[in-house]
Amino acid sequence: MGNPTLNPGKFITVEGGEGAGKSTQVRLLTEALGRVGIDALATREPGGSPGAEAIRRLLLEGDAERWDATGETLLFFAARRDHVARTIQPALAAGKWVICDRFTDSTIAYQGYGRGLPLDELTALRHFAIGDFRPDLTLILDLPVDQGLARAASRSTADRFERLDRTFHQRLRDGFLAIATAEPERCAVIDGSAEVDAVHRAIISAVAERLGVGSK
Ligand code: T5A
Repeated sequence: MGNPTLNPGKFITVEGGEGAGKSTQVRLLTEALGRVGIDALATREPGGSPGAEAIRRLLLEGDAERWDATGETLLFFAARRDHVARTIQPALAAGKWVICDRFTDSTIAYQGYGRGLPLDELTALRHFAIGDFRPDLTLILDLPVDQGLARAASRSTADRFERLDRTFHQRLRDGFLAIATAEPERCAVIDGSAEVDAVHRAIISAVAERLGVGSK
């Protein structure tokens, strides 16, 4: 699979733990890009293509122990491969920007830092599934675990991952920050604990600074 930097469009991923506000911010960023004349597609993982949405249902429904860590990792990468090939790459090639709610960093954080799978094996699996395909920019929404879980709890019935214990969620937060530290050119850490509008403004600043676009 090709690298998005060779495509005319840009690929932005939004990452973070439970209740970080990713979906909200993906929507606001997509709308803001539209206002400056950029044709942007919002999508999500797991999901984003018919096959990947079918896999999403396998992953998110049922008991917390329905899959072991390796099994769920393989499902996430199967879904991701389909999503990249059928949705993301065609959109980028058509000149669109793609704004994706979660991507490979979620697998590194959840299945690696959270569930303890070896990071080097996850990196090898990433290469097997999607080659060198990477985001142009990753926005990591960071906030205290308790604040994120309270938001997630107020919104809906807990899914398999929200039912995992608090120490798991702390490892997630630490994992996302470690990813950002390891790849500062690709990743921008955004304070996700602020109000929706303030988080949006920080995201617009990061996109403008890293990718050179303004907003209206
Ligand atoms: N997963 C996923 C893995 O384990 N490995 C992987 O490789 C991948 C891709 C996906 C699950 O799968 C796991 C991670 C997840 O556990 P999901 O249903 O898609 O499950 O859940 P999430 O990705 O966590 O997305 P959500 O939509 O549930 O949460 P968001 O996007 O973080 O938050 P959002 O925007 O819906 O906001 C949550 C609530 O907070 C409010 C919103 O109004 C909403 O009620 N809110 C704020 N409140 C105050 N201040 C703000 N700034 C707020 N922003 C939002």
